[in-house]
Amino acid sequence: MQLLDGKLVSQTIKAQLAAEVAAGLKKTPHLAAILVGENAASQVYVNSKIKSCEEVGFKSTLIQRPAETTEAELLELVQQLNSDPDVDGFIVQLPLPKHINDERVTLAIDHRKDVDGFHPINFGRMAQGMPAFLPATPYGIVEILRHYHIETAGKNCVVVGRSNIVGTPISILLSRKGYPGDCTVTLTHSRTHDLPAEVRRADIVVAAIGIPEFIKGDWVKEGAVVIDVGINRVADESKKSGFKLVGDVDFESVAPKCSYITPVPGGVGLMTVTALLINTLKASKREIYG
Ligand code: BQF
Repeated sequence: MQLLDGKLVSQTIKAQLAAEVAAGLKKTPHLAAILVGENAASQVYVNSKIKSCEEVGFKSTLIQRPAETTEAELLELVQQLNSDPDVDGFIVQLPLPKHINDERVTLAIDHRKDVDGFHPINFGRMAQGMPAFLPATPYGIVEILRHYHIETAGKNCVVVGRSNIVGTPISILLSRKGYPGDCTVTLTHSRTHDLPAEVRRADIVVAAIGIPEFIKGDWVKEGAVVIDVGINRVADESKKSGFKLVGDVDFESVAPKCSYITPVPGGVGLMTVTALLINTLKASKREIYG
């Protein structure tokens, strides 16, 4: 079993991004992030995105607003960033407070600045194989597969979870023509009959359901590649924070059966942040939309 090291791949890609910035660009890439409310995990995620920008020499702007911010106020902020010529790309950190409709917010983002790749224009272009901002987590997954030269053509890939942000787009990317792609993809979810039997057929498993340690060792075929997208906080009194991070995969029982597996922490999560940086550079160079 070999670990797919998200930290190593992230460092490799960030070094390339930093070298490109250092060599001189027409414009310093600029990422902005809007954070609404006080969700502790969201604050960690946004801070790591800002810190990653600094590491590679990008400019960043963090806009923080209280949980009571109205949807109209947030839409106004989105419009400001849409029309700010210095901002190449921006994100609205999810989850948003319950009184805000994230669909309306996503639709309000200029698709040319949608570096999270959540806007339906980017989603539709991705699905048709046109240039698009790829959603950050699926993009991170394909980059980790690429770094380790993992074969994908003709492989059975079973995706567990059908969210708009991970399960659905990664199933599209892995079934697309070319590398990494050309998989035969099965997209499974809460209504799937006999999920363990589906997972046992997989050469590549992508676990993105948000249930801690859900996928067990006896569900996984010998030699499978396992991509664990889960970031779940579970209580752990031995930690200063009072919790530890675990994936959607029961690492202890699954890892011995795998050819490759991503750890949590240190796997796909780091790649999500790195993919956001790649998209921000593409936005600043107008690679997708000219
Ligand atoms: C790691 C996210 C759920 C909902 C909204 C590294 C991140 C996480 C874990 C990270 C995530 C998850 C992000 C690790 C960004 C990934 O070492 O395991 C990095 O920063 N993520 C997000 O912005 O919003 C989320 C998960």
